[in-house]
Amino acid sequence: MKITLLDYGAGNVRSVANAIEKLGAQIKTVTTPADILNAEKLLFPGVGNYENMIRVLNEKKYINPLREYIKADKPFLGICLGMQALFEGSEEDFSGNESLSILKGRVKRFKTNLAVPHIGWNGVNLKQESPLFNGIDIDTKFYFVHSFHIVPENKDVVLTTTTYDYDFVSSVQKGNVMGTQFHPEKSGNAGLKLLENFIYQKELKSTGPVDKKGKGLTKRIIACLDVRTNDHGDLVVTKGDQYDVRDKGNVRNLGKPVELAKRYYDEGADEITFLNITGFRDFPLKDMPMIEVLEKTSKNVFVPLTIGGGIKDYTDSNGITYTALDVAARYFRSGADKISIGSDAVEIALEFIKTKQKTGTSSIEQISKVYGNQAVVISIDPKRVYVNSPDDAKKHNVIKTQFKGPGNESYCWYQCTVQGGRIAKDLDAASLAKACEQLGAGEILLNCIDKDGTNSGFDIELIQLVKSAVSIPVIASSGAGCEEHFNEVFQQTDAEAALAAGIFHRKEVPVKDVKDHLAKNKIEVRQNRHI
Ligand code: 1PR
Repeated sequence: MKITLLDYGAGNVRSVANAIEKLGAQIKTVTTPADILNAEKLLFPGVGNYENMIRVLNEKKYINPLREYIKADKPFLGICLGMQALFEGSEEDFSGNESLSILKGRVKRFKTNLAVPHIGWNGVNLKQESPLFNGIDIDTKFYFVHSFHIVPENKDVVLTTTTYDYDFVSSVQKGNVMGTQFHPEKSGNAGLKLLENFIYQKELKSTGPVDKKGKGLTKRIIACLDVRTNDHGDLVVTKGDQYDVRDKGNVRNLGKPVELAKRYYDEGADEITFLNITGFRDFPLKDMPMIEVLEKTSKNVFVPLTIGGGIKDYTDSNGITYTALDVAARYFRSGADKISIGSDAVEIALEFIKTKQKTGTSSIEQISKVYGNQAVVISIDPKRVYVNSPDDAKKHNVIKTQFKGPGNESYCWYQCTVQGGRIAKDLDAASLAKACEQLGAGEILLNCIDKDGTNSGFDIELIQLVKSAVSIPVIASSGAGCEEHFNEVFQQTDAEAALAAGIFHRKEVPVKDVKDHLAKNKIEVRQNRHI
């Protein structure tokens, strides 16, 4: 079977291609408008910004061939923006460029007090009996990452809805033309099954209406791999105690990045994060170790991958400047779904807070503009600074803490650091998070140097503080030592996800045990199913 893949140049098409190849099908990539018309089955994965996508489709003269192909009712699957493109326009598009307008209705931004983007594993309510869902249990979760959703005028095209505060349309089908808001290529075994159905089912048309209800959004469990080169020149996964990764002078070696990532995928991790922890030292595209890690990992790991470390503008010794956007683009094309910015975000936020001006040129603004807000994660490395009274740190968000400081201080603020905790800045974590959200970041990865590697539990006070400062999702990180710590963080804060490293690397607690414990405590989680 040959699948024609419409790659318009944005986002992580590699994962879709890897999934198709894993399922034994061949890929033909669209390079001319005629390739669209000649396709047998056309797959259109889109990610990022709607306006950018429609602009590129117009520039490449793909609009009319796509209309012709779809109107002929030939098999078509649009993913995320690839589905949104079927409609008449989006609130994300101010250009006036022509959309496909095959289906009536528009794309609208989520109107909710819940975190936007809607990121994570959510269920579906099936409205049509479709071969696309053959063999997929109604309790299955799929991976979503978006701030906008379609609002079709004609309810007959609705294939599934999903609940996020309210029910929105999460997939559509009309004849052989279908689209999903969720990412099957990032939805583990269930997503692979759906793609397999699209690729191999001879008859794809739905057989009529049904009403089957799925379950809701899960909390995400993320495995984090801190990666660096050790003193022998090997790229290893390491793990620090409060960011000190050396033990008796040597960099701790806890395994190989690609192998560990695969293990966590098999164990049911909902996402994998790679942090190139010495990325600030070198230009990340110089020897590209992380590119290879991503390329290899994305061949076998079908959950979202985040990559961080050294993402910033860079001028090399020949005077050639590479923007953070260039670096991010390379990462996305190698299999990353999100990039994470640490040190550069602090500098950008300090400038933004000082000038109150958006320049449009910062890494956060540039990458989110092209790839969407959901693709930009801000990794914060704060540590506690104790004070006797809020007046002692008037510029900062100070909290009263249950855990007194070394001098019996009852208050603290969380100071941002750069370069892996090496340099402290005059900025607190909540202010950084807020500024970055305003600049276009879609998620916060909230570490805590005091807690990192201690196994003593997450810093609940920090997470509550930052969560209350922003409306984008927050990933709680640092300090997990047992299953109950995950329960605690989800019961006591509104964090959308929790990340851990040491306990997973040292095999002290498998991902599955964390999820079983959460499920027992009535917290919705995704169980990894073999389909
Ligand atoms: O600043 O954009 O170059 O990005 C560098 C990235 O590398 C940042 O995201 C920063 O958090 C990370 N980083 C830098 N140095 C270290 C270090 O450990 N020496 N790792 C480091 C940070 C924090 C978490 C960790 C959790 C969970 N690691 O990712 O995995 O704390 O650990 P635990 O469960 O074992 O407690 P830039």
